Amino acid sequence: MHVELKTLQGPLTQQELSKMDRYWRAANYLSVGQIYLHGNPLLREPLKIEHIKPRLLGHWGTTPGLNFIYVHMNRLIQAHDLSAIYITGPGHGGPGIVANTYLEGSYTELYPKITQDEEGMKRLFTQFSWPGGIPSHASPDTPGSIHEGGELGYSLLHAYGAAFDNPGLFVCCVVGDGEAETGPCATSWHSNKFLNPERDGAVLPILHLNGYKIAGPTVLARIPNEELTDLFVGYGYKPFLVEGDDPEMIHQRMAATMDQVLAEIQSIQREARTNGFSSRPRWPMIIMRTPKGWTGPKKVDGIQIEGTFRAHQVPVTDLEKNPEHLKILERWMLSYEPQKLFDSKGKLIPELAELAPAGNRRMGMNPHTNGGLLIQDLHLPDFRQYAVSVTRPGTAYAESTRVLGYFLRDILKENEGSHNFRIMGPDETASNRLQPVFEVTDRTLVAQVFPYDENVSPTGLVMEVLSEHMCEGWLEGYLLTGRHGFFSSYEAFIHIVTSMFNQHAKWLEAIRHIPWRKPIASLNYLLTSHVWRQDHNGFSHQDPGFIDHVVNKKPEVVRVYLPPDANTLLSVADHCLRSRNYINVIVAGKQPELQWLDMESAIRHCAKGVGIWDWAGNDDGDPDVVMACAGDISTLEILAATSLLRKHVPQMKIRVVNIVDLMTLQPASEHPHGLADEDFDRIFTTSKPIIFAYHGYPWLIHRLAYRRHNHDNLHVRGYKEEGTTTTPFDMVVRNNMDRFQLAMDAIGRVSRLKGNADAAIELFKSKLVEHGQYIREYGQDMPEIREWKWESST
Ligand SMILES: Cc1ncc(C[n+]2csc(CCOP(=O)(O)OP(=O)(O)O)c2C)c(N)n1
Ligand SMILES: [Mg+2]
Repeated sequence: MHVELKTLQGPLTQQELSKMDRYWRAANYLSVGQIYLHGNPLLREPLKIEHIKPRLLGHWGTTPGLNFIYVHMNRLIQAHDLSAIYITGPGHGGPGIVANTYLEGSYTELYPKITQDEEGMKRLFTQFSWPGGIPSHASPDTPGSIHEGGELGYSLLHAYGAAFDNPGLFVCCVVGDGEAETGPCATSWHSNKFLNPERDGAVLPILHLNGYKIAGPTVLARIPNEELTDLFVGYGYKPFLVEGDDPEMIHQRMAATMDQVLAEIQSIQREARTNGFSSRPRWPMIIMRTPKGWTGPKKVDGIQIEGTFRAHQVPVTDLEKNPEHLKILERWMLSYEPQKLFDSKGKLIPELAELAPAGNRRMGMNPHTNGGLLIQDLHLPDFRQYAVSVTRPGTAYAESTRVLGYFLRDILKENEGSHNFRIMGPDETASNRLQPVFEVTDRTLVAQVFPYDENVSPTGLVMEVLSEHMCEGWLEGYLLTGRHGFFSSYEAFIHIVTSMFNQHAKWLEAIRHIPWRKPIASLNYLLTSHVWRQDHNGFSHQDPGFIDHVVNKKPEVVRVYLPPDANTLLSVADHCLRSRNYINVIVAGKQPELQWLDMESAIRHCAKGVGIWDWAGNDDGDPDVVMACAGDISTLEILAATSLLRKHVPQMKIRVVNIVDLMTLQPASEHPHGLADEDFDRIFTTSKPIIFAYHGYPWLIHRLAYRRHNHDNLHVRGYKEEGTTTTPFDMVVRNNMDRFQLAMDAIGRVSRLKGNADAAIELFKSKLVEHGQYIREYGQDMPEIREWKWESST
C-alpha cells in the first residue's frame, strides 16, 4: 500500500527546481571540499597536489543524499514556517551537515572565524578531520545536531525522544539502510505506538536506501519494493517511495512527496488537537532510493564507484601518485559549477542563499537542538516530606524505591503543566516499586487499550516498553532537547545499553568544551532489583558490573551513588534531578530493608558522600579496624558484623564508615568528588585494616582507591560471580560478604587480637554451617538472620 508519486509535474516551477538543484550542488561541493582540500577552495586555479590534504578522511557516500533532504526540508520550513530539526542516522555524513549549516549562516554565527567568503571556506575545508579542527561526524560541534551518528542505530529513538511533549516540533530523521539492520533501530520503528499527536510533535522518518553499508549491500535494498513497503506498513506507517537518480525528476518527486507527507502530518495533528486523541494514526514515512555517492565519480580506474559500496568513504584516493585521480577530483568538483554558486568573494549567491530559512527556523539554529537554551528547572517538592521516620537506626523497615515512588509521583504532578518530565522503564516501573506514580499518570500507549488494562493510556507519562534501547534512546532525545527524566531498570539488564551510555557520556564530555552548547539535565539511572536481591530469579539476574563500566568515563560526567536506605535515596534523587550534564547512576534496593538514618542525618551524610557512623562504632577516635560499606546489603552485613563483634569481641575498637558517593574514593586529583588525602586518611586511617563490603565486583574499590595511603590494608568483599536461586542471605554467604565472614575478616586482621577471639571465630564458623543446613531444610533464612535488627544485638 505504498504511495509512489510518479509525475514529473511536481510542485516546483522550473526556477524553483533550478535553484534547489544549485543549492544542493553547493552543499555537495562544500562537502567534497571538506574531504579533500586545504587550499584553492573555489578552484580558481587548476587543482594541484599541494591543495590536497595529506590524509583523506571522511565519508562521501551518504552525504549527497543527506544534502538533498536538507534542501527539501528548507523548502518545507520556508513554505510552512516549520520549527524543524534534522537528525542523521548516518552521522558519518558530517561534511554534509556542516556544509548546509555553513550555507544557511548558522555555522558562521557560532564560529565567527569560519566566514562566508573564500578565506572562511578555506578554513571550513581545512578544519574538517584535521588536528585541532572538527570531528568527521555530526558531532556536538555541529550546529543543529543532537545526534552524532557515530555508533549507528539510535537516530529514530532520538527523534521520537525530541518529539515527545514538543507539539510544535517537526523532526526529520534520516535512517541509514545499514543502520536499519541494527537491533535498536529495528525496534525503534515501534515508537509510533507511543507518540500522541495531540500533545507530541511529529517525526518524519526517511529511510535512506542508498543500497549499501561499508562493504556490501543492505538487506532492505535487496528485497522487492512490495516486501519493503509491507514491512513499514506492518510497523504502522504509510510509506512513500521516492526513487530515481535523475535530479530533475527526483527533485519534483521529493517536493511532491514532502508536500503530501506534511499535509498528512498536519491533518493528523489537526484532527487530534481539535477533537482529542481517538485512535493511533498511520504516520507517513519516506523511503528514498537514490545512488550511494550520487553525483560523485562514476568510475575510477574503470571500476564503478557511484551507486556502489565503493562510494562509502573517499571515492578517489592516491592523488599524489596518480595525476589522473587528481583530474577526476577536479572534474568532479567543477561539475557542480562553483563559479555559478558562489560570488567573487566566495559567498553563496543571494538568489540561492534566500532558499534557507532565517533565524531560529534554520535547522542549524533551532533552539531545540541546544536543549540547555530551553531547559526549565523541574519543580521539585521538598523531598524531606517523604522521609521515613527513623527514631533508632536499624529497627524499622521500608522499601526504599517505593518511598522514592511517592517523590516521583509528586514531581510528575507538579510539572504536569510544564510537560517536561517523563519516566522510562522496560516494563518494570511497578516491579521496581515505583508504582505510586500510577496514582497520577499512566503508561503511555496510543495503540489499543483494553478496559481491563491497568494504568495504560495515550496520555501517560511513564514510557514503558520492553526495550532498554528504546527507553535509553527516547530519554536521551528528551534530555538533549531540554527536558528531564528518570530511567529505572533491573541492574543486571542495564548492560544492554552500555554502548548507548558510552555515546551519551561522550556527547556530554564534548559539550563541556563547546561554549554555545548550554548544560542539559543529567541522565538519571535508578538500578534496582539488584544483584543481592535477585535471589529468586537467580544467576542470570545477578550482575552489578554496569558501575565498573560507568567509571571508565571522564570523571566530569559520571556519578555513582549507593544510598543504603530510603532517606539517603530521597536525598540523592533530589540532588540528581537538579544536576546538569552528568550521568548519575543510583543503585538502591526495592525490598523491605532496615532503615539507618533519619532525614537530617541522611542529608548531612549524602552531602559529604562518605562518613563515619559514630552511633555504630566504639572506636573513640582510635579504631583497631575500619568496617566500610557501600550499598544497601553491604551496609546491612557490615552493621550486622559490627554488632556481632561488639557482642563477642568487645575489646575490639571498631569504626563504621558508609560510602554513598562512590567517587569519593578516588583521589581529588582524579574526580571532583574525590576526598582530599587528609580526609581519606582521617576517615580510613593510614595504618588500620579496612574491611570493605562493596555492592559490586570488589576490584573496582581497589581500582578507585589504589593510590590512597592505606590501600595496602584495604580488604574488599563483594560479588564474585557466585550466584544462583537461593535465599537472600545465602547470596552474601556464597560471595563471602556475609556478617560472619566479615567479622572473621576483621578479627584476622587485628594483630593484637591474635589468639584472643578464638571462641568468636568458632561461633561464626558454626553459624555458617548452621545456615547451610537450615536453608536446605527449611528453604528460607534462619529467623535470627531474617529478624535481625541493629538494636537487638548491641
Ligand atoms: C553500531 C555500529 N556498527 C558498525 C559501525 C561501522 N560503520 C560505520 S558506517 C557503516 C555503514 C553504514 O551504512 P548506512 O547506514 O547504510 O549508511 P550510508 O550508506 O548512508 O553511509 C558502518 C557499518 C558503526 N558506525 N556503528
Ligand atoms: Mg546505506
